[in-house]
Amino acid sequence: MNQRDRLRIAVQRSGRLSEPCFELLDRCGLSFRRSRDGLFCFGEGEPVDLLLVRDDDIPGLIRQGACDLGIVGRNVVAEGEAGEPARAAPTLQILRDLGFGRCRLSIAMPQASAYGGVAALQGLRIATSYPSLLRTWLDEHAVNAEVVTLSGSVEIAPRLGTADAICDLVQSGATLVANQLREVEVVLESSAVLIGPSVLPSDDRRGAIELLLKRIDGVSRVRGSRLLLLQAAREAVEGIVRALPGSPHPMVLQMDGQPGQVMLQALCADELGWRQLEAIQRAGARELFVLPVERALA
Ligand code: PRT
Ligand code: ZN
Repeated sequence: MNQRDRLRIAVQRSGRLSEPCFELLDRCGLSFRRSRDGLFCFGEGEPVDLLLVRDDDIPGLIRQGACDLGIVGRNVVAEGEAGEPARAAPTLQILRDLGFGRCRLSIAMPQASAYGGVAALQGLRIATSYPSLLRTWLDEHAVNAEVVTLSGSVEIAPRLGTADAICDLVQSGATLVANQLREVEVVLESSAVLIGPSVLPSDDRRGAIELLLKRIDGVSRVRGSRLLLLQAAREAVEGIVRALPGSPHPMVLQMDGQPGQVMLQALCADELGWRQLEAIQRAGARELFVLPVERALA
């Protein structure tokens, strides 16, 4: 393993994961200066630099030791693993699920064709950019089908007559609909993950890895959550807590100089919409404030 004192993280240079990656790193308190050629980002505070690359190159860069960590779709990691010979020792590990870039790798068929279960895939030609994952799934389901490997534009293969079905990433489903296809089986659920080598470096970089993981956890814990602040009479608290979404454990504080009046604060896992706020108000709350939560440290 290369000896380095600065941590190097590989992230997607331009694509669906780039913006959320930079947003996450920013929330983790890391700021960068981009190199002229746009390939490197030099960390300005912590000893952490970024290498900006195509997502498909990220697992290989970590295996070679050129980068210490990477952010990539679980689908990319899983395709690499599915292509490894069985019983090979894993070379990478998933350190954290980052929750963004959610999608699924699904098999889709032309809308007009009947589908009554996996047996309907028997003997078909299925186009995909994920041949190893698809082959593994077909074998697990005892389906004998032909895997047609394409590097892109998979969704048009059935119309071109080069395949009978496809296996591709789906997010909203709009691409499938636009190509008169319907999703019939989910092969893999995916989201962006932080990956590293199966053995993490034990030199100076270790501290930066631990700091980053702790900060990512602090960001993830409060992702999408809101802090609700309100005032109420003490006897209304029980009804208000029942009106809160999820089951938060609110903090109730006595208000100075106002006997019987309290201030309530609760961390709610979901966004609080107007209807929920109105219900909380009907339960006796006044002066409601909903605040975004950026980070947390236990
Ligand atoms: O240039 P580079 O190789 O780095 O980028 P790329 O083109 O390979 O990847 P990119 O940026 O398209 O996707 C990066 C990662 O984002 C993927 O590996 C997934 O983990 C994740 N992701 C999340 C998606 C989608 N959602 C997604 N919808 N990747 C691709 N799509 C495509 C899909 O292939 C299909 O063409 O979007 C279309 C379907 O979207 P819907 O919304 O119409 O269903
Ligand atoms: Zn790619």
